[in-house]
Amino acid sequence: MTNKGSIITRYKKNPILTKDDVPYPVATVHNAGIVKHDGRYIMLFRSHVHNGRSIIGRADSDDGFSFTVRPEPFLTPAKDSIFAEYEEFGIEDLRICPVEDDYLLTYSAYSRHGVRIALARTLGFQKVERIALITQADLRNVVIFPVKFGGRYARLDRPHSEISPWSIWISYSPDLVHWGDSRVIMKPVPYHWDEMKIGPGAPPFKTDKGWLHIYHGVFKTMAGAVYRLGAALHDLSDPAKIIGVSDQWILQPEDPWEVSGYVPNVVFTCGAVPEDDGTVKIYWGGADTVMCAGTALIDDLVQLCLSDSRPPL
Ligand code: M1P
Repeated sequence: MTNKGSIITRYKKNPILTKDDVPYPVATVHNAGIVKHDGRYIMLFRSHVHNGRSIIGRADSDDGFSFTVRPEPFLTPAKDSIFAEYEEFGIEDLRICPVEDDYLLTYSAYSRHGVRIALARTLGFQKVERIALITQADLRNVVIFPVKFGGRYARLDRPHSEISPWSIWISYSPDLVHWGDSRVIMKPVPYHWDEMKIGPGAPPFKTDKGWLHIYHGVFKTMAGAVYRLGAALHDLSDPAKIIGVSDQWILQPEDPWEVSGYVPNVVFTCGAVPEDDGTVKIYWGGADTVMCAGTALIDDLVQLCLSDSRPPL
């Protein structure tokens, strides 16, 4: 595939991870959170297992492209405590949020009561400690900013609503468990590539000009929905203020494994790794089936948000 005109350069050997790389039975490998920890890349990916529900696996890499999957799943639905009731139907789309000196994990917990977000902490990726369920039902895609603002943690999230198109909201918390002061900060634009719904993607990372957030936007067609990626820049001291949102998408389904698979025409991100050389590695699930990667210049993404911006609301 060529990347003509694309701000993201796809890795030549995509997909970087498929179900065939997993040493236990799974049907898919997609929508992975990822960080660089002690010089190694750690990926926590979602897999459908053969009852149709999802679990989380772990893969490690030295270069960010060639990954080896651990022999056992990293996280499976809880068997006890309040989490068991809310994870009954599976756990999905985990984000790894570097917050202060910790890695916080946010993931969708599915059950007969709907979907809500669980928060956990990992101690060096050896153990997982579940902390709390931090939303009510019908909220997904939670990413937490790396630092506090005015003494409070901040997160982006995406409630479902039948009245207003599904939009990106911000909420604050003194302790990561209790969240409030919520307000909508970014909405889909009518007759635009993200007009059906948008949702937080990778945890935002700091640039000189603002917090860069790579999100997903969805367009409805007669042949189904198309999931693409976009970029938004948030003010460094007030993340509720969006300085710019790229009018253009930054990635759309093009490779065969993005166009066709378990859910066709999907690129969906849960993680990006900014590097010291000014590039960012962006990771996405292709067609809810495989994991892919690409690189971009951070400055290019920032400039796109600033020079070709559409209104956030
Ligand atoms: O199938 C595409 C995506 O659909 C949902 O995403 P969202 O509700 O944010 O649009 C999720 O099920 C996601 O996992 C999936 O990749």
